[in-house]
Amino acid sequence: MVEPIHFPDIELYRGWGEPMRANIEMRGLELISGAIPDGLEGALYRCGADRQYPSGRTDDIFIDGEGQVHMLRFKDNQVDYVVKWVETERYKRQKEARRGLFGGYRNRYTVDESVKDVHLGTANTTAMFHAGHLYALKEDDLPYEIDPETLETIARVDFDGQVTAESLTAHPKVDPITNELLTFSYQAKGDATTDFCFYVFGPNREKVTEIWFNMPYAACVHDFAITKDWVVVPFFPLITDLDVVKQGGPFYQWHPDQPVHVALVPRYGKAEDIRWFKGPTGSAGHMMNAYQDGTKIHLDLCYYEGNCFPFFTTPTGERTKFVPPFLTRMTFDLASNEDGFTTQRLLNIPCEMPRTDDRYQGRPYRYGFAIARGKDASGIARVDHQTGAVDVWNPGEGDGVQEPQFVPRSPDAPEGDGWLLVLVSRVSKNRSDLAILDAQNLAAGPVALLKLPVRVRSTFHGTWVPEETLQSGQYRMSLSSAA
Ligand code: V55
Ligand code: FE
Repeated sequence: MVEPIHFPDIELYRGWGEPMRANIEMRGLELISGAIPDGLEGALYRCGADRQYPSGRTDDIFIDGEGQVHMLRFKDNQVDYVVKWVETERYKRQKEARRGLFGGYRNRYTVDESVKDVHLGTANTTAMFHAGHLYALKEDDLPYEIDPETLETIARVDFDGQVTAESLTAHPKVDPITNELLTFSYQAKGDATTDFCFYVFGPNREKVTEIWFNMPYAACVHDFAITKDWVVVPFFPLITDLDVVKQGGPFYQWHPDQPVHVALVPRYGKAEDIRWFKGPTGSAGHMMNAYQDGTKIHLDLCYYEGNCFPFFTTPTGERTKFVPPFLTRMTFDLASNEDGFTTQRLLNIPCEMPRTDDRYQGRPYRYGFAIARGKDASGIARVDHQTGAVDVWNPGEGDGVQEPQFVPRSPDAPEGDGWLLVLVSRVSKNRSDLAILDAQNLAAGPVALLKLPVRVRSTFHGTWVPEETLQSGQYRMSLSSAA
């Protein structure tokens, strides 16, 4: 006998958030308007969290839950939509038990006795394609490899033993020009450890760089940024206290008394050559980009002047007040003997889920894309760092958008010349759309709109893999000669 299934009546699971719990396979989405651009062939892979079974708790948070891989496969003027659960160790154990077994977010002291040695990774955060392999990622575990056509789960992988860290980030940077993978692990030797490891893998997944160092505290390091010679790793004071976790408490607590630390790690160098910077408290989930400018390094990020995750309280249990994220530039001067940095707000509209034309990750760049959440500007936005202009597409009253994906018009198109693929939440219709926008003219509205006759409940991040890359395993993109 197993218990009947009841999800708790909490905000997270009401309305749009109601768990979907399904694999889906839809061949040929209905075209609502416009036309799919010629030559737009490849796959958009995204990951999201759903709930396989109730956890038995009422404090579930949106970043938790079993991972699903979503694929929007563009081929021969049609788009297919396929969703599959990632068959993680945890997913398989719950499927067998026919109930939730894994307790609270990342807390191994709250799991069922029968699974206390099972890896906790949910593979719910992003999809990555590198060296011919597709993966679903969660930052507290190793990658799960996924079949790029069927979305079947192949295995939890450590790159043939090359990764000794216990986890890899869900915000790796795959350089579509060099085919390098830059990635890292934080709390790399287990919960609450301060070990950090930065890795570079070459175009055939061979390890090129491995740099270990210690973080100033057991931080949540959700994202980082890269430049030509450095990687920028910010540490914000969302900190893991192992004693609290052992008592069944939250995995992170917000420490407003602690500064932000930033490590500039030499991309091909050694831990001894890391440069450290410090500033007033604040936090961010996501970086837009970074680049070198003489002796300076600029980091553009969606910055909160406080706690970006209000569901994580202070050590004394206080909830912090909501602060909106603003696109902010932090500048670090390598020539300076001081360890401070400057900050400058780039845009006065709250925004999150920042992206770029990924050929320009780590390089001087002009265009950024994000979800805008301003009173007068909400929807998908493009910011032009050269002119300061903002171009916005609003999907309609009450509707929402998920993180945009830029696709260059051709492998050597000028920066930002191409399309944005956007999942649109048609909240009142209880279904989604896929919008294809001209990335140079968002306000004009979609060049094509395809109907998803189901809710795409929530996806966090994803990646575009061109048809040729699906076939060859390598990206063959270049910077525009016009740039
Ligand atoms: C984040 C997301 C996560 C997570 C920790 O956006 C931090 C930040 C989607 O999962 O586990
Ligand atoms: Fe993220």
